[in-house]
Amino acid sequence: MQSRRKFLRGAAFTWPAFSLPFLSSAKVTGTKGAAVKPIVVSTWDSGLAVNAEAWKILKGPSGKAIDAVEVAANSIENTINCCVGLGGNPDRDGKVTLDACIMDEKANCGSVAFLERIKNPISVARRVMEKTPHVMLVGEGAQQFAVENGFAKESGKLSSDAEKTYKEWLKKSEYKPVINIEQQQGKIKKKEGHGPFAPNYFEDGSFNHDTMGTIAMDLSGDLSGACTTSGMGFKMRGRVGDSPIIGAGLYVDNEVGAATSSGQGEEVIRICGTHLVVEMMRAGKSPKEACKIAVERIIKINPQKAENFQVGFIALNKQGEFGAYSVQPGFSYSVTQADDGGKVYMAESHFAKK
Ligand code: SD4
Repeated sequence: MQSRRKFLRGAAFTWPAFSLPFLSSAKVTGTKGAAVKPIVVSTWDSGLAVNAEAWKILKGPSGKAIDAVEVAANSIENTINCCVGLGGNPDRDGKVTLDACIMDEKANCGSVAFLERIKNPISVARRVMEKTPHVMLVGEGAQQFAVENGFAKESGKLSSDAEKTYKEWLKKSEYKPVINIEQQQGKIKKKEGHGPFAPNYFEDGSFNHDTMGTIAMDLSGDLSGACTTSGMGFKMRGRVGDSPIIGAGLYVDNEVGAATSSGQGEEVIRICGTHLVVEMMRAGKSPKEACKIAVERIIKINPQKAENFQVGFIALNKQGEFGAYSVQPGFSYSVTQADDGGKVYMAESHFAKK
């Protein structure tokens, strides 16, 4: 299965490089001092399409960031792609399990994890936020809550793309839980294929992730964020990544800024990634500097292991400045601030291209 960003990038690169209006250097970290509200920033170049949905809400005089990030996430959940929504790649048992979280300007937050057969996990997360005293529901309980709240229970059938990819994966992968998966994973080299756990790379060499994280500021200056994913393809059953975890895959502080992440979730959880990014912005760092500090903290834990995984952060501060940083090159992000279709930026990264 082709990842969304690969598909989009393929399309973009049929243009001559000099005529690419939307792929510019990430040296731009925001338009300081300019009128920047509203603004929406999403992970990957596929973020442009979701930003367009968010923009429909944000451009209205009373459009709220929380509504914008929810419809943005819904729009990608409703498409067939490798890494978000029910059309995504399954776990090792052949089941798609979804993770999502959402956070608003008042630090209200809601989250679902290990959710099966529900099409729009981000909206279930929002219901958890608004209708329950809790932040997080998982598995069967999350599904039960979704159904009680009017969400349809879908068939559980894999998309044809996912089925094909899963069958391919089964050919090489024995099913066997492995002790110290983390250590093993660090040793897998790109060309060596993968063991019986979520591979860092797909067969075509692309990274095994494409989570959609979206952060936005509306006209009134309020910040919100959403993060939605089917997680790492072929993960162990029950595995939950960073994406539904407040402070790991997403964090919003309306006084300071917002951040979200994509990539190998275990590494993000380990450092409470997006919370760290927001705290660094609180301490005066620019969004890009804050993302860089978080990436470097991850790398410092195990520099050798870091050579073989990707993590990328995007951040937006209260002034409307944005930025990003990643472990590996190739992490793009999309920014929409006007009715112009938005722009894709390439994040600077710790490692250079191999
Ligand atoms: C996870 N951060 O589950 C996610 C991976 C990802 O598309 O980016 N998935 O760890």
